[in-house]
Amino acid sequence: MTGEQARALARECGFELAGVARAEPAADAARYREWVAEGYAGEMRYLTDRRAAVREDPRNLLASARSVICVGKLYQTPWPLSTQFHDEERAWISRYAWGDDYHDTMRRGLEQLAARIAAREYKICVDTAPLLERSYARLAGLGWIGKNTCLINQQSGSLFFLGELLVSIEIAPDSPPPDRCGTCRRCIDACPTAAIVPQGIDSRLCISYFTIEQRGPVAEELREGIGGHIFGCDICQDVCPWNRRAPVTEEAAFAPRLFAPRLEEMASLTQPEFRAMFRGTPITRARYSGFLRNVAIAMGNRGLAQFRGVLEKLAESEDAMVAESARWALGKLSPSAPSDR
Ligand code: B12
Ligand code: SF4
Ligand code: SF4
Repeated sequence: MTGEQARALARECGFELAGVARAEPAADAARYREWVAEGYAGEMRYLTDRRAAVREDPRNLLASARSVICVGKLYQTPWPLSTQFHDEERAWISRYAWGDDYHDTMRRGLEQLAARIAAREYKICVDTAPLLERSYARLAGLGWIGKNTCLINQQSGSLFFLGELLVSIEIAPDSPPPDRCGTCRRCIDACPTAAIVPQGIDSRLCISYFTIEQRGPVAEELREGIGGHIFGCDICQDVCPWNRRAPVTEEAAFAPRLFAPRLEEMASLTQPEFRAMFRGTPITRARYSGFLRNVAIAMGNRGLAQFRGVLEKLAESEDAMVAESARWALGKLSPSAPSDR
């Protein structure tokens, strides 16, 4: 099979971007080790435990692997960027989480691709497998790794998901494109928490990490930078010039279910309502407790006196983390007008 044939089949399976890399250790593995050693993974144990070593070689995932077919699927939608949105009563949910969970959609497309290639031995990876997805996607020619660490494609920007099909077939590899960040540093300057460091992202400072991955309370001194984000963060991609003309996805599953919800409505969700509202979206990863913590912090940052009532209820929550975050937020509200009391 040629690389061109593999790319054409991937496009038929719904992937706008595709390319091939050799199933061999990537030089970036050394970077990964340094990043972990610096503590930049925070509490994400799945990055630092025995699975860290698995990342050294794709053949640890499929012993017979010869090629890594890397694919990208766009999720850009014709809605405002986070940097263009300023409604204080509403929360920002990261663009990638507006529609159905991408893991399922990507996996289905990769199953189709495996069937079309008639691969006898294969392994599908989407996000959760211990594989350096961006490094292999770069080697497969899908883009370069920007200073914000996202994989950026010259035509498509960075608003796309990555997935891989490891196959035991030998396919001629593609070559990586040049780095086109140049002297730009907009992402570094725009990051509200200074999470972009020379080695990549210091997750311990990243809003995306706080609001999605971190299970415990967010340190007080870091809460202000979170602004109105309640799940993920798009800032370092929204300021990137390569996303100015990013093409919009044609994938119905990624059409927004819920855009910038009202904070008061989110703070009032019961656990069953939370489950029902976000079933099948990435947002369930934050869990109910983490989600309410995020909502409380966003309300404190917005500081609107009208949030007092719902925050007082959250402050009585049996969940100590939610209650503490709500108490903190109450202390940040502007004084209520007499009519609000
Ligand atoms: C852990 C994780 C996170 C963590 C840590 C992020 C990070 N940058 O490391 C947190 C929770 C913060 C996060 C946030 C997000 N994530 Co995330 N995340 C992952 C995950 C599971 C592992 C990444 C990892 O190994 N990080 C450790 C670092 C060291 O590895 P790395 O980022 O891959 O970096 C390598 C290269 O950058 C390379 N390198 C080579 N050349 C260069 C040059 C420069 C200048 C630099 C800095 C690095 C570099 O060295 C590194 C070591 O190999 C991957 C899926 C996967 N299995 O790879 C998704 C993944 C990277 N995430 C993704 C997405 C969409 C996001 C968010 C946009 C979600 C959101 N809106 O909130 C943000 C973006 C934040 C950002 N600027 O990175 C996509 C990225 C798609 C793309 N086009 O790049 C992935 C690939 C998931 C997927 N399958 O689509 N994520
Ligand atoms: S996702 Fe947000 S907090 Fe994290 S590095 Fe990018 S701009 Fe900074
Ligand atoms: S904003 Fe500039 S420096 Fe950052 S990733 Fe985009 S092009 Fe590169």
